[in-house]
Amino acid sequence: PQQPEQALALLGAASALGAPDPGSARGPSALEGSGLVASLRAAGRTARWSATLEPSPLSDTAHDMRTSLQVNGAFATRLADAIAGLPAGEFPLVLGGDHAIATGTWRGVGHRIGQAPGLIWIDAHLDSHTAHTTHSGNIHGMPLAALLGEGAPELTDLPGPCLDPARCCVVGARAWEAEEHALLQRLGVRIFTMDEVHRRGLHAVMGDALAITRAGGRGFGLSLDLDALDPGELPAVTCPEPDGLGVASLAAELRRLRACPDFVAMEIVEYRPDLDPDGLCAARIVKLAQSALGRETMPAPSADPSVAKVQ
Ligand code: HAR
Ligand code: MN
Ligand code: MN
Ligand code: MN
Repeated sequence: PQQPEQALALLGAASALGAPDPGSARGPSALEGSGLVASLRAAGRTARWSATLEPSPLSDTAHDMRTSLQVNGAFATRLADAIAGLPAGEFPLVLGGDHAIATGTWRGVGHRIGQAPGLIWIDAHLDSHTAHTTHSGNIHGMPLAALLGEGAPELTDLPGPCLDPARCCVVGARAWEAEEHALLQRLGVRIFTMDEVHRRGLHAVMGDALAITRAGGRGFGLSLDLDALDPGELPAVTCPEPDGLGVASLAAELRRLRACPDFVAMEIVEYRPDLDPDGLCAARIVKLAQSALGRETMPAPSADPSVAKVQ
C-alpha cells in the first residue's frame, strides 16, 4: 500500500494564467477553506498545507502568445522548483489553478523522484496543442504536449525530465481538435475516450490505464482535470463538456490508487469556486481526494496513543 507514514503536502497553484477566465485562481483558497486538510486527516492521513504560489502581479498583462507562454512558463518553473524542494517522504497534492500548471507539476515530480513518472491524465480534453496548432490561444490547452517535450521552449525548458509517452494515457476525453489528437497519436499516447468508457466500463479502462502508467514500477501520478466529470454533478469548471464521468464511479476507481506503493503525486485542477456558491462541488472534490488518498484500511483502535498514528 501507499506508505501510510508518507505525509501529504498540499500545494496551492493559484494561477489562471492559462485559462480564458480568472475564476480558477481562487481554487486553492476555496478548497483550503472547505476543509480539505481536515478531511484528509479524517481519512487517516497526515496532511499539511505547505504553501500557495501566486503568479507575479505583472503576469496579468499577458495578451499576445509570446507573453502568455512566458508568464505561464515562469509560473510552472516556480511550481516545479517548489515540488522538487518538498521534504523527502512527503506526497505532493497540487491544487490548481487551471491545467497549465501541470507543465510545472510533473516536471517537478520527475525531478523529485529522479525519473519521469507515468501519468494518468483524466480530462474531457486532450490538452495537447502547441502554440502553432492552438485554436483558442489558451495555454491550458497545451500542457500535456509540453510535458511530452512538444511546443514552445517557454513551456518545455523546465527542470526535471519530460514524460515518456508510452507511460502516459488520457481518460475521459470527449472534446478535442484534430491537431492535438494527431500529436498524441504520433507519440503513441493511449487515449481512452468517453465512448470507450461507455463501451467497456470505467473499471476496465482504469485497469488498463494503471497498467500503462505503472509499467516498470518507477512511480506514477494522477492529473485530474475536474471537467472530466459530468457537468450535471460538477458544473464549477472553466470548460464544462456534456457526457462526463460520474463522481461516485470515479471515486470508486480512485480508491484503487491507495493500494499502489508507486503512486507518487496527484493534482486537481480547473475548479472555479465562483460557480460553486453553495460549495457542493467543493464537497465532491474533497470526496474524490479522500478516495484516492485515504488510508487503505483505518488503523485498529488502540489504547496506546503512541501506536495509533491517526492525526
Ligand atoms: N482544446 C481547447 C483549447 O485548446 C480546450 C482546452 C480546454 N482545456 C482545459 N483543460 N479546460 O483541459 O482551448
Ligand atoms: Mn485539462
Ligand atoms: Mn479539460
Ligand atoms: Mn457518451
